[in-house]
Amino acid sequence: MAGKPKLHYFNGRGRMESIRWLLASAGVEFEEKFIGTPEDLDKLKNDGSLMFQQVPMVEIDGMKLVQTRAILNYIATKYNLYGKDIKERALIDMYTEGMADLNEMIMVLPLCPPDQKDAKITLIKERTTDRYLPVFEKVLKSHGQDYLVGNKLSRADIHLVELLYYVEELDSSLLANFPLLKALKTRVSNLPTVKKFLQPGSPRKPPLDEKSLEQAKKIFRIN
Ligand SMILES: N[C@@H](CCC(=O)N[C@@H](CS)C(=O)NCC(=O)O)C(=O)O
Repeated sequence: MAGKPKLHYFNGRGRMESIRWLLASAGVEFEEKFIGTPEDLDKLKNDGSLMFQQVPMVEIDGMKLVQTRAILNYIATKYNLYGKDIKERALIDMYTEGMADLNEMIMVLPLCPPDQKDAKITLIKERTTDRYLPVFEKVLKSHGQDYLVGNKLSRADIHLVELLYYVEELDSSLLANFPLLKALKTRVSNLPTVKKFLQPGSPRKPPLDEKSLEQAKKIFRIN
């Protein structure tokens, strides 16, 4: 039997968190090897483990996978969270890419210069309520089903619920006008695998605090 997937990243959300969410939701246990210093990262770079000298990197099924989207695609395919045919997959891809765009805006917010931060938060809130969430609310309303695609849980639901938690962290009123999204969040959060991941002590990572931000900047040599 293959061992547990091994995740290589720093001990924070960043680009690995969606991978953690997807594996956990699929009921897959994983190990984490945290990169704690720039030297830890250099070691992985120098031993040839990182195709583009970047993490996330996931050891799974005898491979060392890099590139977040490629990793997510592999996991979603392997655990049957990627639709039943190419049309469903196209829908899932479109939804997922939209979610990734908003997720990226939120993820890089801590790196924003202080004098630009308020404007950036205003923009993220606008995009959340005017561009992204209405799309997914409309999808759920249009077919009246429990999940976004094919009346079955897919990666799109998992990525969306992860995103809804971040949106709520930013401003809990942002979901007020999206009753179907709130219901989806509750439904997915109550799935046994997700419920477990949401409990304290799981591999889910908290929002980035000042100390972790400084550590991440040091590891990834961000000025
Ligand atoms: N397109 C890549 C980007 C990966 C990336 O930017 N990784 C950063 C950490 S979040 C990194 O490894 N930086 C170190 C470097 O580029 O030397 C992905 O999605 O995986």
